[in-house]
Amino acid sequence: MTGPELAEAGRLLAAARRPVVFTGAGMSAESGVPTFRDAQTGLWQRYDPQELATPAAFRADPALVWGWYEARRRGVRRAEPNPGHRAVAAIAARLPDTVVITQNVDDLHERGGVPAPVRLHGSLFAPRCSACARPAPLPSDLPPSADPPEPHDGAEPHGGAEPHDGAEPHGGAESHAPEAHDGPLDPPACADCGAPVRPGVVWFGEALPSAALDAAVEAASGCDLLLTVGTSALVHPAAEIPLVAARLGAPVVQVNPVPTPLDAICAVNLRGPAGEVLPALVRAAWPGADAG
Ligand code: BJW
Ligand code: ZN
Repeated sequence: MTGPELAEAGRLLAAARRPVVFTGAGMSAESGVPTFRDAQTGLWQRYDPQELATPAAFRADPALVWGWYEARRRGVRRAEPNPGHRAVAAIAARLPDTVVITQNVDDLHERGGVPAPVRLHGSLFAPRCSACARPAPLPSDLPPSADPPEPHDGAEPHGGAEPHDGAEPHGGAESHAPEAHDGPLDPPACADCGAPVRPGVVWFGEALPSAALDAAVEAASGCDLLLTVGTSALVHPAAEIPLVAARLGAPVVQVNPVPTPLDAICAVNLRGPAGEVLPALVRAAWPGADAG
């Protein structure tokens, strides 16, 4: 990130009245929540998230998939919003027509001061029945077990999943990755029909919630700036949201330590971690502002 780029992005933000902030997993990396494509830790390092986040994986081994999501939910519970989340809240406070659209399934935007982000991929905190869709209560948080996990059927990864060799997370936060003693865990049964409860997230091959997707497309279509933060922009249809804004003439500003497929459509690329770049961006737009 250079001075002129930050100044230009700050000028665009200061001129905006209806910005969209579009976030991905990198937004929460400095809170210690691993990004989707980071290497996993502990038991889970043998699995590729892209192989676990599917309806087929849940059907084949509900305990494996439910255990992974429970471990991640406990990790998020221990995490705190970082200065990037608070900077997004500062933008929304200053510009009340801001729309925050997130692909994340954590609750760090809410806890960071954005009460109702548009959630494209659901939430770790909204489990539902896998058969009748009845919302299910969250299991109470179990204390971490002192024992290592039982080997689970030889625990072969599904679908030929390979040990995942992702990039290092940027930001160097204390990790709230699932712990080594997390493991497979039977999901609760639905109180209505007895079918296994599933995480309330959107898996590969599933439709995004239509109200959220419609709200996201509408906001991107009417925005006068789109700020994309911490996403690899590899997963569709979410990845098309910045393209909608760009196609209709809104400038796109990207915050990411590394290049992404969005680089080419961006008016400004700010290379760096969200927890540092976003507060700097708020201060560049409104000198003296409380950047969170
Ligand atoms: C930092 C940082 C720091 C690090 N600061 N930055 C068109 C083309 C090709 C394929 C498709 C297509 N349309 C649909 C598809 C198929 C598929 C898909 O996109 N596949 C691709 C992988 C090829 N899409 C789907 O299946 C979707 N459904 C669908 O299309 O349904 C059709 C249908 C219609 C009607 C009826 C029925 C069906 C569903 C997609 C669901 C995605 N779900 C997941 C899992 C959610 C639950 C969970 O978390 O387990 O959502 S996948 C995963 O990816 C998760 C994320 O939200 C999503 C995006 O990832 P994200 O956020 O970008 O994270 P990373 O890890 O990829 O990147 C992190 C970034 O942060 C990196 O760039 C780092 O550099 C950066 N970073 N530290 C700032 N400190
Ligand atoms: Zn049910």
